[in-house]
Amino acid sequence: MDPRRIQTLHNGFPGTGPVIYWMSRDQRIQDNWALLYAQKRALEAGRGLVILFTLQPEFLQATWRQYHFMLRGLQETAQESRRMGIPFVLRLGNPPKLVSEFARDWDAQSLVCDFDPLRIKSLWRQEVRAQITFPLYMVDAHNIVPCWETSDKQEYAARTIRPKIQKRLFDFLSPFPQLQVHPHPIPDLNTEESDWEGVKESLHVDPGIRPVQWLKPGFKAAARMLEDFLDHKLQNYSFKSNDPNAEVLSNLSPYLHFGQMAPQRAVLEIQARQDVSSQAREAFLEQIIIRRELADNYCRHNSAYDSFAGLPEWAQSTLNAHRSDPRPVLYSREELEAAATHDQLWNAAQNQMIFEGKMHGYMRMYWAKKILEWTESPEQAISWALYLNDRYELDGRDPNGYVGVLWSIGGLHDHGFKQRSIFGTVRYMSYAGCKRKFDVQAYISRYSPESG
Ligand code: FAD
Ligand code: FO1
Repeated sequence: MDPRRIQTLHNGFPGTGPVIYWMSRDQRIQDNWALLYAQKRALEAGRGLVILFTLQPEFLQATWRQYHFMLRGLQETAQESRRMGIPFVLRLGNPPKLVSEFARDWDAQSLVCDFDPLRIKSLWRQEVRAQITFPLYMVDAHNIVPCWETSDKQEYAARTIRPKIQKRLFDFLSPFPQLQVHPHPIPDLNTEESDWEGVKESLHVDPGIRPVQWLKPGFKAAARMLEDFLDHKLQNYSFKSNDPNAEVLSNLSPYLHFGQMAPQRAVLEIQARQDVSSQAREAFLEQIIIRRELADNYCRHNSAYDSFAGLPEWAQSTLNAHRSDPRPVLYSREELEAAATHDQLWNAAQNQMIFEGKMHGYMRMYWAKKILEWTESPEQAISWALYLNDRYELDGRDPNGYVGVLWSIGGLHDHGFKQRSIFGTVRYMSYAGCKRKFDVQAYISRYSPESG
């Protein structure tokens, strides 16, 4: 296993107990570099291995829709973990406190966590480091090229990070080693099934945002979704992915967000599909490798990743110069949430997000750009777009989402266009532009309020 994938966050003295993998972003057993590293350490020390998931009752305003998807996936992961002889422990409460207590109680040999650039996770890691005496290691199990290996600064755009990723890709795009059935049990660690139904009662989530029915959570469903994409959609991806009426997207984002599938697995499977045109494969790889890993780079290097201050200088000044341009109409957050605007296309996109928990990627750009046009300021637009995105999207609260909103509203990772009101030189998208690209009427009727 490539040592460049691991960062030592805390030295210290190994305890006499098991190695603990504090699972968070990468909620899967197979294809998980953090778990593979934890097992390597446990085998070398002849110790037990245990997975701990710390469930926070409230997480960045997530609703029951996202928690339901995550918990169903974790239930399947816990079963797979036990099948591999690795106890899976679920604890509810304050994650850094829970993991420090658990690791102390078991006198951990060491603690392994998975990399996540979101500030909440950096805070968790800092709090844990301050409370433990044994080593803490962080493994990038999400990016193919470890985020810190790709670049040590915020990259300007896809075109600047692409060569840096491509140069290192084949160093890191290796097949996954097999996880072994763990040979060292942990006596008197009670490993009875977690109370999955019980935890729902103790969550502080909005139960009104209901789980979606069309997408089954878990790593097995993720594998089937990938298979279906490779067999039936990838071939048309390069020329149909911008048509929200065409069913060619992979639908992997909720699985990738919750770590129920490794992006590296998807890429390895695609590389093996030489029957599919390289044009189709390249278009998809650009998204799932370059765009996704660019988002992690941005969130890791820009502490203002979810606000106006995170935007590039040129964008801040152009939006500032047009701050007082008159808006054609102003909507409240409630009117936007209720898809109650004058624009049927925008309303349809909002309804798709509400009904299905996943707005089509092309419509997300149009959807967010209109929020800039119909609100009082870029700051309000960013805040409301993120609020709605993270409330309804299954893949919300993700580096891709912060980048998606800031790309749309503030030209992050984009370049300037012809000057116009409100947007300045930030790229504009219009209803007419959509009409030229796809059948807007079909999309509108598919997501009219009655169809919900
Ligand atoms: P596919 O087109 O099949 O892409 C496959 C994978 O490539 C995606 O799962 C994702 O990991 C990656 N990818 C695709 N497009 C992008 C992109 N533009 N930036 C980064 N990675 C990308 N993505 C999220 O995961 N969570 C979000 O909350 C989110 N919010 C967005 C908000 C806005 C305003 C915009 C413009 C984009 C947002 N995106 C978000 C990015 C993108 O729209 C989704 O990742 C994609 O639509 C997910 O569907 P899919 O997996 O079927 O896409
Ligand atoms: N990660 C955790 O370690 N514990 C949680 O309780 C938790 C809840 C949660 C709810 C919604 C959501 O979208 C993500 C959640 N995550 C949680 C984090 C998630 O696993 C991902 O690591 C990040 O959101 C992606 O960067």
